[in-house]
Amino acid sequence: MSVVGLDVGNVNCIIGVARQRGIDVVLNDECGRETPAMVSFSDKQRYIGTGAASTATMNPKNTISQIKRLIGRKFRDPEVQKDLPLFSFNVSEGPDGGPLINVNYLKEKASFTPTQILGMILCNLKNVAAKALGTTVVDCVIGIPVYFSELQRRAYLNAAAIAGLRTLRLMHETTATALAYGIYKPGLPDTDAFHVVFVDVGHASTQVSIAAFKKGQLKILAQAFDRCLGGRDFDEVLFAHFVDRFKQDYNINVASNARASQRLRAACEKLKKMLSANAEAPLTVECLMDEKDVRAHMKREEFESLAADLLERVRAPCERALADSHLSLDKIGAVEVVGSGSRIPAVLKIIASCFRKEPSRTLNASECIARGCTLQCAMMSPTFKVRHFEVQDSFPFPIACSWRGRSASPNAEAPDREPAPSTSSVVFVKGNALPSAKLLTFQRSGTFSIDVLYADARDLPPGTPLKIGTYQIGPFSPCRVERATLKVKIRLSVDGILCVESATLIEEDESEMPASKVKENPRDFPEALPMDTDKDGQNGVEPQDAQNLRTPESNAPESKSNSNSTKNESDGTQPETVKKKKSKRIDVPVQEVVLGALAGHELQRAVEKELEMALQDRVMEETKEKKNAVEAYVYDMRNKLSETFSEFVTEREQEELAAILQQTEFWLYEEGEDESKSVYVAKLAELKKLGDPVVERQREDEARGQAIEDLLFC
Ligand code: ATP
Ligand code: MG
Ligand code: K
Repeated sequence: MSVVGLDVGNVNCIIGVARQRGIDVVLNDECGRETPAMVSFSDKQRYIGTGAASTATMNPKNTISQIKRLIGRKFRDPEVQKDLPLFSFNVSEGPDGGPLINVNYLKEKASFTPTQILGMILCNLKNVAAKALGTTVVDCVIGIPVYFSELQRRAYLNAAAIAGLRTLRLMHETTATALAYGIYKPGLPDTDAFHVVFVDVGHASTQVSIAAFKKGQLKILAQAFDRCLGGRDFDEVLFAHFVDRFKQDYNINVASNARASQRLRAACEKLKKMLSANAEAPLTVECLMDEKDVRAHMKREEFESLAADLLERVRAPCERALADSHLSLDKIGAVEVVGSGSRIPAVLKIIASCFRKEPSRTLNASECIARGCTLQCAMMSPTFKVRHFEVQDSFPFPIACSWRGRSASPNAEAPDREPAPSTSSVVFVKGNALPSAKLLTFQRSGTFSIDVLYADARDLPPGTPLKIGTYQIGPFSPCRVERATLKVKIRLSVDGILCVESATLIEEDESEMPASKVKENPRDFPEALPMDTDKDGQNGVEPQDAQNLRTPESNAPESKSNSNSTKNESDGTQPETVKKKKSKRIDVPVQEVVLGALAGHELQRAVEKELEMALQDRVMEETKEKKNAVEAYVYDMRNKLSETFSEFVTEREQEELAAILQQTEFWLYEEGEDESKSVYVAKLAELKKLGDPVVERQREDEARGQAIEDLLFC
């Protein structure tokens, strides 16, 4: 079983693996620790990772990057619309409202969903990891931004499935960072927690999380973010500045030219990085536009004043996280910054002023997420022994359930003619522990449905529909009682994905226990909910939540008395427990409709498509290898003919071989430049037929020499 942790960034990906001696970051084929999060398409194949990055400037329209910005989102999402002009590739609206990426591939137009593109990137990371480990890779933990919505999380799981990966867990990037920090930290306290703020300023977004550490455990207290504030925004400020400036100084409008814009953006990023280490830095681009070389200088103060608004925006997520953590500043033990965007000194200054503490860089800023994910994967794997470290993550969005309620009628005889307005209540509060489960109790006489929705639009991308999914519960046939009692379990998975996990019909023996007395205590269930532990360490729903959880029927007089006695009930010590055992539990079917999620057959198609493209890539790679083998043979043989082989070759053979080698060399540059694999294989065989006898003679001679030598030394 493989133990792999993946950090997929907007710019770079890092692959962590567990080996018996510890966690390692794997080197890719180019010996880099960071693999570009890029895919490019050509007439013959795809290039993924380092291969894609090297063709980016030559093939910008078919080189896809920053896929993390598009995944699981709608084309019309205003944030997506704002991002599009920054991309060099074409994006249109897909039939499902999601973005579609349009490229030229295999000399034809092709379109891919962001999920497919991420699948390609993950598949490449998987292959790099497999090569490094020398095994197949299946199990992994993948980092995600804490602000990811339900659809984004589901899209990641689908992309991983397309790549042939089994995701043991999607892990919030900041939580992975906290784990990588805490597990090696000596001297964590037993009682009073040590509080650490983690600030990750990435390429496109900023995340802040506050964790409480104790010996062997961490708990995320608060998370806040700005989805649209990162290193690239600083590049844009510089870009806009120089576009204006070059209009005046050089009379060119860089923004009107896609290639020039790309080059100026790259130069601005470089300038930004230089200004992190120097008080002043140059910007030069040769032949930027209209054959003009541009040249400029900038001082750090000027950059900081241009970026003043952006810098100010770093404050908000820091302050929000602090407020949500309910900690006073003196309780903050350390501020750790990660993410390369935080290398801007002014960003650090703002962070320092928010927490009145000098930020530190204890962690390897670019590798900590991958390391944390790998540690988590190792802890979940039976094959690795890892120091126990409990991670209690939290979920940033409050989640509600709503249902078409009927006001409860105490008179069971009265049929419900008109549906009452829908009722909704929060089932998971903001900051709810991950994973978690809650039980809802319903009294219903037939199939009904529950909507799962975001309870608050504020932290979501503008225009995100609140509704996440609809669950149909039923059919079921209540027997004896007119309205059956159903327990519906809502789960917030460790990945931060919501679902109605199960529905159970509780059938009571009426003579012994009236339906109205059914308890709402999750302990009624044989499988208690170990995840759903409240502050006191007790299983079950917290009292105030329990009230939220009540169905509309709780208005009914008998239910009301129930809700008043929640506390007593959760003790589970009442005498009825004996009678309760007589109740029967019957599983009721649950049907899920998650809006915008990939259907099973669509996923299957995507998996097949990926295999087909991967095969094409492999064929092309092998073709290249075979071609290289022909080329290598030509050069090697030619060299050896005049040296090593000279005494083993007749003059005629020598001439014949030299001629065919020469011919083959020309052929490789001309009609043989772009041939199929089998042609190169045949060509090499043809050469070897002539060359092998010579090679053989030389080898025999060498062996004879060796034998004589061995004899002499005996
Ligand atoms: P994200 O976290 O948004 O998904 P990512 O993880 O790929 O993206 P990082 O690698 O953390 O992002 O950061 C990349 C950003 O950091 C880029 O915008 C890059 O320009 C910027 N950056 C890198 N080095 C420096 C530096 N020395 N000074 C300032 N900015 C830098
Ligand atoms: Mg990052
Ligand atoms: K383990």
